[in-house]
Amino acid sequence: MISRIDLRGDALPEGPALRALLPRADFDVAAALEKVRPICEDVHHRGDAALIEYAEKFDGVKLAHVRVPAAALTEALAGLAPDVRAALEESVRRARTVHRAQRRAPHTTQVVPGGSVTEKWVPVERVGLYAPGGRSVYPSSVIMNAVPAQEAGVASMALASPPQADCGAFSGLPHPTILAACALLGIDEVYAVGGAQAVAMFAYGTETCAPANMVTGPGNIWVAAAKRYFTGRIGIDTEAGPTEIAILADDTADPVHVAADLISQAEHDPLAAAVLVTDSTDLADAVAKELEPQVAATKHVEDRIAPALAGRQSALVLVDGLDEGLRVVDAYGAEHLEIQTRDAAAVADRVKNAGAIFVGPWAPVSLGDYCAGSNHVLPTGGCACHSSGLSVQSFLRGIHIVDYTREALADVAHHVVTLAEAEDLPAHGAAVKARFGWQVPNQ
Ligand code: HSO
Ligand code: ZN
Repeated sequence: MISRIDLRGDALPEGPALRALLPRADFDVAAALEKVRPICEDVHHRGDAALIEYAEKFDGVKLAHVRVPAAALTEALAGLAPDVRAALEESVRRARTVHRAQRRAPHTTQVVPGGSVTEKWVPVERVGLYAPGGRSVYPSSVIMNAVPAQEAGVASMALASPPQADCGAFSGLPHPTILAACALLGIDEVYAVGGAQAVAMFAYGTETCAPANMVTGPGNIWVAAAKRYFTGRIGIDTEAGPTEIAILADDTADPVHVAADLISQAEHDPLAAAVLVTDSTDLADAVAKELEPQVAATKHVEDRIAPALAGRQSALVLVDGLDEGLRVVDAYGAEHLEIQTRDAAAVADRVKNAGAIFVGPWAPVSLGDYCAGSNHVLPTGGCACHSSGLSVQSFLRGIHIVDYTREALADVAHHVVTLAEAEDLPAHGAAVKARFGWQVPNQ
């Protein structure tokens, strides 16, 4: 069911050559870009009328309201099962504790006497959050997007999620658990809009929705393509591709846990990736064996788990030892990386590329998905080599405040003038000279 890649024996190749040996899903956002462009531009030109038409075309729903009425939010929260509410509240509490600690205070550096640079952190003014509503209805993702934005001090936040066709009293509105999560988090501006058109609504604004400075949140390939379309015009989090779990394990790992954790993320999507990297053939054999009964006993087998495990993006990777295993997981740069080895914390410390690292036998990825306090919006597709998961920092801008006295400027003026001349930009130098009777001071 799951393939094997044997990297034992020869020395591992470097960089891209090593990456090419490792499994990864095809997720061609570039190809989707051409398809979303006309949708985005249509929303630009026709606003709400276009949103209503796309809801009918893509979601099969005649929208009564583009913006969800306040009463529907209250009703959704009232209808939430008490145990689900308690679990969501615990998730929010833990996420808040971790994200509150990420807040940044302004910092002043006295560069020279009379010359300072202060860095102040200012939240993005308005953020649009996207919550998917098809195969994945994840109130936990609403929490993971909203909490860092709230802790960063974002003043205005709206959420968009596709309208549901067959959802009883909530038909024509986003899924009630999404609405309930919004109500729990105090998000009262919610739109029944999905897909690329939701990103366009936030980017351009419409009659009912004011434009946002930034859009975050997971979505399908159309949402990812629309985010890429607007990159440079608005801020985005990293493009969310299919979920990945990599597990670096030795012969101390429990194959029952390893198999369960691989399956847990394969459950998201037929393109989800589950990768075990180990120097123990016994463990690889035991995991392969253990996968069968566990897969047979679970729910989303045919449409997601079986194709995800059998896909070219998943594999059991055999390596000669721990050092080689570390090179492999660094080359892969997994969204989630579990370390199930001896001295797991020390091994985790040596990892350079991963969205989040889960240490030892008691920190499965599902804990991080819901209730560890960490964020589950993480870089996929190898983007962990250059990007981090969502955090308070994602919603802040650092602004430098430059404050120099006359004397401090006079002191460095000749260097400014020299560099301006070296770059053939004499007017830059003149802006300094004008302040000192057109003379370069101290020369
Ligand atoms: N593992 C997903 C997040 C998620 N899991 C939501 C369950 N619900 C990506 O990190
Ligand atoms: Zn998950």
